[in-house]
Formats: sequence, structure tokens, C-alpha cells
Amino acid sequence: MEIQLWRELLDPYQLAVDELIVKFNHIITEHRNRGLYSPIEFVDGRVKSIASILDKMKRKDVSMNDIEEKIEDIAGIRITCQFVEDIDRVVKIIKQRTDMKVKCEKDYVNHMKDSGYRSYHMIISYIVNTVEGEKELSAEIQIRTMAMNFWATIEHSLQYKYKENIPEYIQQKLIDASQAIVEIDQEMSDVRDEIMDAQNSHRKKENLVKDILNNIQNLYKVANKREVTKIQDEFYKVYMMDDMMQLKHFARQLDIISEGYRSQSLT
Ligand code: 0O2
Repeated sequence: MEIQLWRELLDPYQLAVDELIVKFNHIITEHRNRGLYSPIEFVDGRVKSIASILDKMKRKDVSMNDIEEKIEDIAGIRITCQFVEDIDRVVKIIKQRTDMKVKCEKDYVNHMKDSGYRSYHMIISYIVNTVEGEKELSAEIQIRTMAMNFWATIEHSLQYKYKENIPEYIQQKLIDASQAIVEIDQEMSDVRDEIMDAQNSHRKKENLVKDILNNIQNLYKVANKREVTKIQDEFYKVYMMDDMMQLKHFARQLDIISEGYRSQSLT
């Protein structure tokens, strides 16, 4: 196939990857803005390289005409979670969406591959709008924990080096390591509530400080500069106390002051 035709074939997949990354990142933002724990820690994606598509075509005996139908991971999204439990939550979120239709799922989390690979795979059908109109295409979403991702990334680079022939002693090491990853994920799950609590309090504090600073910045436009400087100094003092209750109280007082200026400027 000519290079130009590859480009035309792959362009909509790039659009799908870009859109899906934005959408999943927005899920993270929505959770965090509401002071909620996000089951998605981070997301990335890629369009499969031409070399990798050609390799897969050879491996699976796929003809040029069947690429789009038979190679369902041309567009690939990887969602990384902190805890195994988060994977189920992400799967539920995806199933509830109306812009992604789940075509098939593979649960390599509960059914580890012989290689030791663990991850939850979903093939979705997704519509993009191109210059030629709507196009429905397939995309693969891989959902895994950070620990699973660590293992898969390293194992993938070894596959690249050794192709199908990873020496047996390395394979055994990888299987042992994958068992250790199962244990790490389990250990982390055992303290999930504590970790989530700590992270939530940290985010809540960050959001509160962001609101306070926005409020102070807006006050500069309407209030006397000396008064705002006093408020700012007071904020630093309260912040240094490292007491969330005091910080909340300060934020409420500041809201009242700001509201006062807002209504004054309206009259
Ligand atoms: P790349 O370079 O990541 O794109 P099948 O179910 O066998 O018909 P397929 O498509 O191989 O077909 O499905 P599978 O097994 O769900 O694998 C899809 C992708 O999952 C792979 O894509 C890898 O990204 C990842 N994967 C699957 N097995 C392993 C594994 O043992 N180790 C690692 N590190 N990753 C794995 P590609 O196209 O193989 O590779």
C-alpha cells in the first residue's frame, strides 16, 4: 500500500485516540474537581505503527482488505489505575457511556496469560467525524494497575529483543515477577481505604487553596489594595497552621467578604 493510503487509513484512528484521551482525562478532572477519588490515574494512547500492523497481519494471516475489520487495536488506549478494584469501576464507566459501544472484553486480570501478562481489555466501537463524514472504527482499551503496567512494559521490551524466543530462564523470572506483582496489588488493596483517604484529603486541601487564591485575586479588582494584602497575610498564617478546619473557616469568611463586594458592585 502507498504511504499516502496508509496515512488516509490511519488518520481517523489518530483522531479516535486523541478524542478518547481527552474524554478519559476529563473523567479524571471531573472526579478531582468534585473532591472525589478518580479510578483512573492516567491515560495514554497510540496509533499502531505501520511496522507493527504489518507484523500482526503476517502473524494472523490478514490481507490488506481486512486490516480494519481484523486488526482491532490500530487505535489503542491504555488506562492505568492505582488499585485492582479501580479496574472494575473503569469498566463500568465505559459500559455506561453512549459514545463507546463495547464489542468484546478479555479479562486477563482474573485469567492471567501463560506469559504472566495481566490487564483488562475491551474492544469498543467508536464513531469519529472526518472530512468524509462519520466513520465507525474499533479501538482497544487496556486497563491495568501501575504494577501490572510495570511488568507488561518490561516484558514487552524483551519480546521486542527476543521476538518469540525469550530464553526459558528469563521466561521463568518473568512468571515469578508476575506472581510478585499479584502480591503487590493485593497488599496495596489491603490499605486502599487509607491511601484513598490520604489522597482525597490532599486533593480537597488543594481545591480549597485554589478557590481561596482565586477569591483573593478577584478581590484585587474591587477592594482596597491594603485590605486585600491583609487578607492575603491572614491566609498565609492560617495555611501554616496546617489545620483543615481553620482553612475551611477562612474560606467561608472570604466568601462572605467577596459576596459583599459583588453585591456592592451590582448596586
Ligand atoms: P503491541 O505492540 O502492544 O501493539 P488474539 O486475542 O490472540 O486474537 P490479540 O490482538 O493478540 O489477538 O489480542 P490480545 O492477546 O488481547 O493482545 C492485544 C495486546 O495486548 C497486545 O498487542 C499487547 O499490547 C498486549 N498483550 C497481550 N499479551 C501480552 C503479553 O504477554 N505481554 C505484553 N507485554 N503485552 C501483551 P500486540 O499487537 O501484541 O502488541
